[in-house]
Amino acid sequence: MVLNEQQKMIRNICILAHVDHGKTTLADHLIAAAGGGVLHARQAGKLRYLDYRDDEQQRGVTMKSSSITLHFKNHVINLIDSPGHVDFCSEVSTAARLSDGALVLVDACEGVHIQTHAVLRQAWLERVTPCLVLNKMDRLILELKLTPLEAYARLQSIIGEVNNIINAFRSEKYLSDVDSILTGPTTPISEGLDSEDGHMMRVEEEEDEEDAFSPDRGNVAFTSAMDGFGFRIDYFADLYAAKLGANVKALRKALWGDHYYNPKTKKIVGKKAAAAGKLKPMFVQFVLEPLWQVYEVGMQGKDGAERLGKIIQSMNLSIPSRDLHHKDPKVVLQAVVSRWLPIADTVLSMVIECLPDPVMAQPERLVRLVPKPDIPPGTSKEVQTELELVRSAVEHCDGGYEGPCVAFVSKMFAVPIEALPRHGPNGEVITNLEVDLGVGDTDAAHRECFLAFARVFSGVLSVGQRVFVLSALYDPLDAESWNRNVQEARVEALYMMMGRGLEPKSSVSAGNVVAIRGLAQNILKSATLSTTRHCWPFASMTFQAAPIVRVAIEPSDPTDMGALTRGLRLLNRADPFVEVSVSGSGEHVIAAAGEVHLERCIKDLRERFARVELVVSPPLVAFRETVDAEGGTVDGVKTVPGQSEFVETTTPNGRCTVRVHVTRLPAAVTKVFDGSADLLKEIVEGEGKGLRSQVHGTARGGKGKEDPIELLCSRLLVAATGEDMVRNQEGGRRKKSEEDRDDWVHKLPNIWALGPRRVGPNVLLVPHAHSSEIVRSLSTESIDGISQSVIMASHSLLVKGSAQISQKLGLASGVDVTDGDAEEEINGRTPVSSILTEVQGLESSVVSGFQLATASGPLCEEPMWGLAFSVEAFVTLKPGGIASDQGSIEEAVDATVSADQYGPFSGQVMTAVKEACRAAVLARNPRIAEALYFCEVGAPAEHLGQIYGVLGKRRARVVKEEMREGTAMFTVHAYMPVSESFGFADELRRKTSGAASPQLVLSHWEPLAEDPFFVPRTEEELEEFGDGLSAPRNTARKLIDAVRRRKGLPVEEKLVQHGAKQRTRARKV
Ligand SMILES: Nc1nc2c(ncn2[C@@H]2O[C@H](COP(=O)(O)OP(=O)(O)OP(=O)(O)O)[C@@H](O)[C@H]2O)c(=O)[nH]1
Ligand SMILES: [Mg+2]
Repeated sequence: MVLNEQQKMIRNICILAHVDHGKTTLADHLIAAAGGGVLHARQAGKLRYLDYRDDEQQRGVTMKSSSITLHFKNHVINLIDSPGHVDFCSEVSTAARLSDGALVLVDACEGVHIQTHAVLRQAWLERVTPCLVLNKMDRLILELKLTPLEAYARLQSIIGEVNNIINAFRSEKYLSDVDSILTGPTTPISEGLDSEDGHMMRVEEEEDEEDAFSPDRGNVAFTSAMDGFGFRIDYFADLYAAKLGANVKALRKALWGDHYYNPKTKKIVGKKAAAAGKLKPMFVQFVLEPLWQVYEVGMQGKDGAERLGKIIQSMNLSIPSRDLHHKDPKVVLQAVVSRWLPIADTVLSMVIECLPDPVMAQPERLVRLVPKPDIPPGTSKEVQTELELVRSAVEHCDGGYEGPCVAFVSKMFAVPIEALPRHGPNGEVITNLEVDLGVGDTDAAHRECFLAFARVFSGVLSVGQRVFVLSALYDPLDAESWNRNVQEARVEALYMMMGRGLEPKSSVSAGNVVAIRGLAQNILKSATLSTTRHCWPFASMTFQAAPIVRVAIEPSDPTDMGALTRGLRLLNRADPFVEVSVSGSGEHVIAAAGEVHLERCIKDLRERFARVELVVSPPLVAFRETVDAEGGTVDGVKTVPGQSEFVETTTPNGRCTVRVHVTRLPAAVTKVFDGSADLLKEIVEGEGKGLRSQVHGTARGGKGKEDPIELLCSRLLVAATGEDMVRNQEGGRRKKSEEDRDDWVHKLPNIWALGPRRVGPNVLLVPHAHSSEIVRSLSTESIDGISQSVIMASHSLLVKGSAQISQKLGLASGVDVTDGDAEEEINGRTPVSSILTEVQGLESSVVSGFQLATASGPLCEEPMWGLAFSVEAFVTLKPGGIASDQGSIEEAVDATVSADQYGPFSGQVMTAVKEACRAAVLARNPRIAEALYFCEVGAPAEHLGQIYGVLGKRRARVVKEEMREGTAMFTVHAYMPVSESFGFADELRRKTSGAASPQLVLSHWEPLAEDPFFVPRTEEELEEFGDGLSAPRNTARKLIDAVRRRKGLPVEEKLVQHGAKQRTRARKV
């Protein structure tokens, strides 16, 4: 193993927090102190150096993650500042992937917010070690005017809350960010028990692991990035150790928690002993009170000048007289506190002491970043050794030249060509940069250059080196994969990032963050780089949300179309999250995370990538189609005694009859499918990749289940059984729900496919019927006399399918429901296995039909959601049956597979299945489902009225309103339909004169209870709504009509077709 002393002096860290909690302001101080002079101390905290885009400066919101290299006490610190706005959460993922440690900031005044949950989760998933920074301490003093004791309680409660969030991850309690917020702020460290020596002992909660963050262990800092001060307990422990003659270690422990100093006995005592003397916790007495005092004196201006002078003297500070005699007391105060407790020293020391270097971090992170797949038996020893070698090099952060070089690119970003340095690593002048830039590096007009934001995990990356670019799908054990998933590229240049500035380097060794030029043509968004082909690719990036806001874009001048398509291609590369696509009707569509993100994309497109005037459509909101959970049937539905109702269609050639039965999945099951799309995709596509041994960040420290699939299955089972218990409590329907539950536990092992696109929240179940049942069921349905239908039925074969998904999930019981009748006999004659084979061939048609139907429902061609289909496709061997034409089996076979005047038979079956599925939905009380945002608004009490007004107008449902402890601020939590959310932030800001600011996070899908085809019928209804014709359309119907109109679909006819028969249902709603 190579000695990697150099690597041990590196820290790769990111700053994570909720929006506006002060990340970029803190970064300023760190840059001023350790950035080699790029930022003057005077500007620190005001410039927001890393927000170098002009829209970032104007809005005061960071929109991208950017990196800067700092030097502090012989250490190299690569610092990545990330955005806190939820629209840019993908930038948090790209930052976390390249970091080993994180500074998690929390505004001490605002406390934990929704993005705090989200970034903690991201850090957890990526196995990044966090430190906590409680920022904006000044607000506690000057704005909230808390006493030191109140402030202490507040800080304690925030730390407790953050620890509880981490504990929830540890114990693998599955809670979405929204769920955990709604369960309420968790109480801090619980009531204590007094132990014998009078000290407090913390009551251990279920876990015996220690809290993630604890001031006495040094991984919590208290700061004000605005005023430039920051401290950890260590500083005060050292200070008082000298003064009180106490042991530093003991003091460090005593300065946080319920420890009190008894001045008479000069002893540290516990709560009980302290109660008599009315003592204050030591943190209050020795840390907060002096700080409060400095603020108090400082803010008095001239009146306090004398006392301030004394303080300055006693602390031995040298303050430039220009600052000391400044008119503004705040400037004087900042000069004092920032010299007394310099924030950069505090935070950077914490980084070096508490956050791991790459050598320590990589073995821990490797498990998550490069899952260890099962090696199939028969793999050559050489290959295995080579793979192990590479893995071990990454694990040990081996920085030698001899070893393999492996790096990961977490995003591509564009810089203007002018920003590229015109000199090489050794200061040599580059004259022909434009020529040097490869075609792939830049856009056609040579304005923007694409760089890869990367981290080297092993070896040394050098300019001129050739590397393999591996996509996430690459499988080094599969020769074919080599051609599909690997490209070769040359490293053209390497740069250290200094915010906007770039510093050329000739080589970069393991453990460093770097920008690489030369890969633009090979990488779209992220990739693994390696100098050997025997390397597993890194796991692909996980994002917290999917792009939800879509708009169609076209150039104002149609002749600019070429520029627009080129521009879109560049945008797609330059933004890790945006999705660029062409809709069915040929429009160019951009999907973004939210309004702010969308705005930035369009600005970039207009000003940088396409440089043409654009016309942007109103947002295209996505909907889902489903059925009413309570079932109920309308027209077009047939029933057979003892069986569930179904819809039936027949192929044009009459040879295949399709029966479809549809029900709603239990909501909890749908939620699991919705929330596990990534994992499901891996499972559905995963062939021989040994998923079972992969760990998806769900377990840590060897505790709990390590198998993500098992975890998913158990969540599915809980979801299938759990929900009914809730329904039970609603009363009245106990029996039905028990049946449902059995039903679902029974059905989970029978999942044939998921849709749409093979992973969606709709399931196709393996049909239940055996052929004997078919004969029975069809004969009871006979119209023209039994004999005829029996003949028909007796030559029908069921397309059976298999429980593929359940098997992959390990849910199938092993006994396939359709097993046992593979050697089907037709009408008592010899088994005709060749026909069976052909009928089996139709299985893919059934699945495809299901996929098509679920991709586009009957209401407005939006994807279906939360439905379970059972599709029975019966194939008649030949019209009229072979009973009358014995022995012509070949002919029969022919009939099942060949094309006729209606096209290939498989295509006919697919279409029939699709149509039947759509008809089944339409026949079972269809409902439209909309996406809901979870919305958090904070505002002073006097604006609550306006907030409720705006929320009400936008169909928002308020779930919680609470006053923030110790403030006059209220937090309102609500769910708001995405379709109503546009312009919400602006309107709110306008109505409350900027006092209220919302955060919107995509939460879940929810069906509207309204029947879109409602028509008044009873007397009361007629009275209320008038006759059906003039009745106002309900919201569900309006949404559907709007989508249909947008898609150019006819708008009227569905109402007329089904309206009348829906009446009885409508009244229940
Ligand atoms: N009072 C006070 N204000 C602060 C402090 N730190 C930052 N601010 C202010 O908070 C606002 C937001 O600061 P930023 O540094 O831009 O916050 P951010 O976390 O980078 O925000 P995003 O990147 O958009 O998520 C600015 O107006 C800062 O001046 C602090 O310690 N005290
Ligand atoms: Mg910022």
